Amino acid sequence: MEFLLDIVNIPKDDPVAFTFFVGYMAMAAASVFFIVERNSVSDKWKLSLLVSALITGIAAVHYFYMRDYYTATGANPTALRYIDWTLTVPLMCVEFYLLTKAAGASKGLMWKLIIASAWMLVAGYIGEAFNPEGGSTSHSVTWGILSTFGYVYVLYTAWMGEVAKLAESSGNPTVQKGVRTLAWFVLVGWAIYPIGYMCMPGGWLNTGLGWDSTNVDLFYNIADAINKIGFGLVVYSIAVNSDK
Ligand SMILES: *C/C=C(C)/C=C/C=C(C)/C=C/C1=C(C)CCCC1(C)C
Repeated sequence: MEFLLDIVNIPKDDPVAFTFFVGYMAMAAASVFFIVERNSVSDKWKLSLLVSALITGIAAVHYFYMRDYYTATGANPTALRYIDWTLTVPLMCVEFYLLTKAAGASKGLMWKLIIASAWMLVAGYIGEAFNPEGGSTSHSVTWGILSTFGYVYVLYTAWMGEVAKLAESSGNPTVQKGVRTLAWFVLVGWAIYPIGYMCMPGGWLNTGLGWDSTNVDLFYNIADAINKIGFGLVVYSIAVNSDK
């Protein structure tokens, strides 16, 4: 009973719990939207919309469990978080591939993006999950920097590398504009994650500004809503506008 009351009370006095609840519902709603709207776009976009729905759908299931884990323990659901990302971030790489496929994107490009993002996540997981008791700045910074190499690779590919060049050569202004918008998501939206990471015990924002580790989830939840739902909506708008 006490546990139930905790859940009922938490959203008004715990902003982190609030973002877990809203995040869960928003991801679920977005999935329904992408699945239903899949019927109103032309065939060549249906797979892209399905991938959008999978990204938010996989996240919704993980938010369901992370929310409970957090409300029950007050701790960061690190393992669930990284399982979610390990499935959803590669799917975002698949979106880049699908959008530029008509312009000649190869499977090789897709795999390079997937491997770079997997590197980013494995290093980030080691940084968080194996952070020594009480927090270690050298541990968090070392793995954070190693992770950033993977991030920068994806960022470079989206802005100046193969993805950017293929979008340019597609000759389709809707795809060009859409891929550029997704590149902005990678530059600005994805950059929110390292901010959350640095709030863990020993992290730069933790030791420097005293931001405690509940902020890790606050930043991750906000970033996930922006990036997963936002990415999907950009893909949706490319599909709708290039059909016109
Ligand atoms: C849906 C989930 C997404 C888009 C997750 C993206 C995650 C990142 C861009 C994480 C990046 C990190 C760094 C660049 C350094 C510190 C460790 C990470 C894993 C938080």
